[in-house]
Amino acid sequence: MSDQSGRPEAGVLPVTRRQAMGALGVLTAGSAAASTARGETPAAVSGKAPESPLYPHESPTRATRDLSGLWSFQLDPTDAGEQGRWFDGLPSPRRIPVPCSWNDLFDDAADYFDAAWYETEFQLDPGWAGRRVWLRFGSAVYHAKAWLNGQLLGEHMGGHLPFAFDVTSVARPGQANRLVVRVENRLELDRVPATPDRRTARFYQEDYPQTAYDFFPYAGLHRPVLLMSTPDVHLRDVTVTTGLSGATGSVEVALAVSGGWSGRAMATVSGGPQPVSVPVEVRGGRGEGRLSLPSVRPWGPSDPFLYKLEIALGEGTPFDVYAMKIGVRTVEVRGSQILLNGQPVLLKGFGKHEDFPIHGKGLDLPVLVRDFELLKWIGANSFRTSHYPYAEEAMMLADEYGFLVIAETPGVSLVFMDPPEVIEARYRQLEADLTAIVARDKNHPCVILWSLANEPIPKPFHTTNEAPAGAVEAGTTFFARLFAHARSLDRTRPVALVSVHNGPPEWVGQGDVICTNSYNGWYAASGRLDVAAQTLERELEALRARHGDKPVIFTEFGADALAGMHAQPPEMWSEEYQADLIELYWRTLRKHPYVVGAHPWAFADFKTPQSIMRVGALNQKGVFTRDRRPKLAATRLKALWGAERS
Ligand code: BDP
Repeated sequence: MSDQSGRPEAGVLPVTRRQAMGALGVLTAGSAAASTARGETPAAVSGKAPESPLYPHESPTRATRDLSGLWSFQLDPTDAGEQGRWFDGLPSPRRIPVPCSWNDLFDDAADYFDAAWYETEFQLDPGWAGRRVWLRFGSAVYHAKAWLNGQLLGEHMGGHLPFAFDVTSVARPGQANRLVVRVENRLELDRVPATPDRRTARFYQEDYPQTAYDFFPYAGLHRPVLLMSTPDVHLRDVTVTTGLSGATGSVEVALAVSGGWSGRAMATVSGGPQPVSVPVEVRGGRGEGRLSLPSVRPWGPSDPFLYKLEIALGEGTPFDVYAMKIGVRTVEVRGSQILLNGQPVLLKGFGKHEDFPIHGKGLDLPVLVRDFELLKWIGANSFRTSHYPYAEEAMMLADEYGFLVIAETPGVSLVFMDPPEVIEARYRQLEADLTAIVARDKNHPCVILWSLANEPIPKPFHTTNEAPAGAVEAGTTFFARLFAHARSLDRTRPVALVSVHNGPPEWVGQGDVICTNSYNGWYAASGRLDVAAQTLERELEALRARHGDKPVIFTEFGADALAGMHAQPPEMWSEEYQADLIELYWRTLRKHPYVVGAHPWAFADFKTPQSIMRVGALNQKGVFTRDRRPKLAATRLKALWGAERS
């Protein structure tokens, strides 16, 4: 089965369609594709790999308008919208907030993942005449197709990542501009993440909706849609690499300017005792510069100091200015340690989710701030963006709070028992996602480790099937390609993948850091903390034997606890059992100096598909409830983490 709608052979068709498209995860050309005045075809509508969509910070030369608000919305269960020209206006809409998931809002959309249409109108700011105008989506889950004034702008495949269209030639000044977007989140075999294949595998547990992963597949326009204007020639991208040498910091900037522009730029870092500037010669749209910061204030959890980096293009009065916050820090793996600014770090924190009632996975700034306050309260210094890239606002805020972030791709629960063409389609989607993640998040000091996948396994959980011969080898090749790609994109950070109970060692062993999820005392040795303790010790020995002296992070361990359920002696599902299990793991792991981090699963309870495993369609392994009230484990962890020196 490839989706919830019962459309015939739906799992097979997209592979063919996407093979025809040539590349996955890229924006495809629409009728609005237009060349700039300088003959450059904007990447957003050209079918090229997406440009790094620089976060649209405003500046004297750049303006942004947030189109968040109440839009029109209509479900399209028979997929009649395109034929019926809904891009000219929705025939029978209701209202929906953007950003938000649609599932918790409307009863008839709770388990709906097929096409749905959004519509809004905007006016162009008269001051934007003669400037380049962009429409930027923070994310759409999973596939989006957009029209402006009836003209197709393009498509984007893959959730949780931004994409932008150059709409300069389509947006009309002095009149209403109609933006229409079709979004669908069909649960299909060849997507990332995928649904399990019910045609070939025998499952002993039904979930509804059927996903391969343990969180609810919320759908919709999850992050803000912004209109923004830039100068015609503008800064397209900046890559920042920082270094430390004694008390001096270094900031290297690599610039990419549109239109193959050549000329002089100026890079300025301020926030220290004196602003420091360096001219950058840009040739054919590329230029590099290096700044030295005496008496540098390195970024880290105890002092998350951020400088301001400003790039100005042109001499005299600059024609484009872009500014962002940066932190000066180094990260490296040395022996069994992860070093931040040359010092070993110990990661205390959680795997999280973007999840909250009603909003679903829609950006929720109050929840974001509350979560980070609670992370501080409990003594955490770290989190993982399990199991997909989080909103850019979360990454910027993590820089400010000083959290050490493991940034993860949407590659959750990949399996290797499907046909090679399906695995290849997933690979191409994941590689495109990874490219976009690194482009988006490369300049965040908070990101200290890329996680390429969570719990890839040869065959899905809950099957009675054997893994096919060659499944492990297929995964080994898959991850060798993905690791090589990650390292070609970013040489400054370690890369890992998150295995379960040490997964196939050929896969996880390709990482610079060994990340493992471990459920002794819950899925294994249920109810037996004494047995769990022994198994954990054996697991640690096996990790050490297999992976030499690489640092190890326990990225998940934990137990479900129903808030308010108590038991003496502790039993599964009680708050006491959860607290004891987490304490047992923490104390055991701390005896092994090569374990450099432990993230109990999970920060807060979160919504899942309905199943016999999930009371109330919630995963209740949260140390906080879904509405962020602490369980017993929270105060236990606060005491344990408070007793640590870093
Ligand atoms: C792990 C997964 C995570 C699940 C967790 C659980 O990585 O997404 O939510 O198990 O079952 O295997 O609670």
